[in-house]
Amino acid sequence: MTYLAKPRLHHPTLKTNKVGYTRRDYEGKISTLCAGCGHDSISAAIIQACWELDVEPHRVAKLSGIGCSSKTPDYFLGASHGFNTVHGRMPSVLTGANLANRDLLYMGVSGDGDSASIGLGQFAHAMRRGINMVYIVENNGVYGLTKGQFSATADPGSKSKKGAVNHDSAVDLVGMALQLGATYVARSFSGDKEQLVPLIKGAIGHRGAAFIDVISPCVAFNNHAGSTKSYDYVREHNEAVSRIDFISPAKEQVADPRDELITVPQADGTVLRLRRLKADYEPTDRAAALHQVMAQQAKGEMLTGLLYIEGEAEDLHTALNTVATPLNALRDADLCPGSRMLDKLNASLR
Ligand SMILES: Cc1ncc(C[n+]2csc(CCOP(=O)(O)OP(=O)(O)O)c2C)c(N)n1
Ligand code: SF4
Ligand SMILES: [Mg+2]
Repeated sequence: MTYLAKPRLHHPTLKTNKVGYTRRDYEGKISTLCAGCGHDSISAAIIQACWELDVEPHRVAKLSGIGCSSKTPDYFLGASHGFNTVHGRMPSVLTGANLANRDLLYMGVSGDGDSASIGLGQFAHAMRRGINMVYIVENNGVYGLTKGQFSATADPGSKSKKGAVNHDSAVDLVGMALQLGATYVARSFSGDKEQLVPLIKGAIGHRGAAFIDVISPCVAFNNHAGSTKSYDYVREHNEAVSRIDFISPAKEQVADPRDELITVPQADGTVLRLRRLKADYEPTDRAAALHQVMAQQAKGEMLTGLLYIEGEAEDLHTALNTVATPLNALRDADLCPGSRMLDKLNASLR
């Protein structure tokens, strides 16, 4: 029934948020993905996070590449700006858009094929440059759209639907993001909305490169025994290190006698409060996070939750000292330095 247009009308008593929108205003078109695909749950989590945070849809730019995952921006935030790039090229288009207009909230949605295979170089440079964005990879270990070939995130030893064994090492995007300097790194599961929604909210509030790897089972090609990205496998082999409790508007210090709470001040003045679930996990220590993620992976298990956060991080605009005004709002007088300044500049270069 995916050819049916979504009805515009909704119940008149639907709750509105602080900016006057109902949850329905954050939806997109009816999904054409397979019923049960993990990607649809991630779209629902993005809708919930944006509605609860009172994000104005027209202040969001959603960008993606090619794949079932990259189709999903059509299914959420229908009133936002959208750009569907060439396969694997979303990060560079997002970087350019962000440099031209820093006032929008940039949301990059990609797949494991899009970001870890053809787009691996683009992914790496977006992370190391610290672009202010929410970068979500909907990771199912296969190229779903082209009928289930192993992607670069497939674990060695995992089996395809037809029984072929993958012998290649897996690209771990969380490990790469940590090593390359991303300042907010998380892993989650499409089947755990309670964990995923706060992680997306935290990423939206973070100023810098925020990366979330969401294991998102492909029910058509990678949900069988022998897969390490199936619903059953992920449910049985994941351990959450933390839960985001809430994001408060003020930089308050909260002491917790049991040392279960970690408060991380953010650049925008809010405080992110994390509840520690794994006693020895320290989410503000990059090297320790990388070590624990890898150690857990070696046991065939995965850590989920907010794995690393650098509170008052800097983004590319700070590093480049760019003008705060979006380029399309600059006037001639701002853009033309005048002949005297030009002469001075030329003289300094001789
Ligand atoms: C330049 C280019 N090469 C190859 C393809 C074919 N292609 C389309 S989607 C895709 C892989 C998508 O996999 P992933 O990003 O994991 O998305 P999923 O469908 O699994 O969500 C490939 C190889 C393409 N569209 N463009
Ligand atoms: S082929 Fe896989 S990834 Fe694509 S829509 Fe179907 S279940 Fe989702
Ligand atoms: Mg995929």
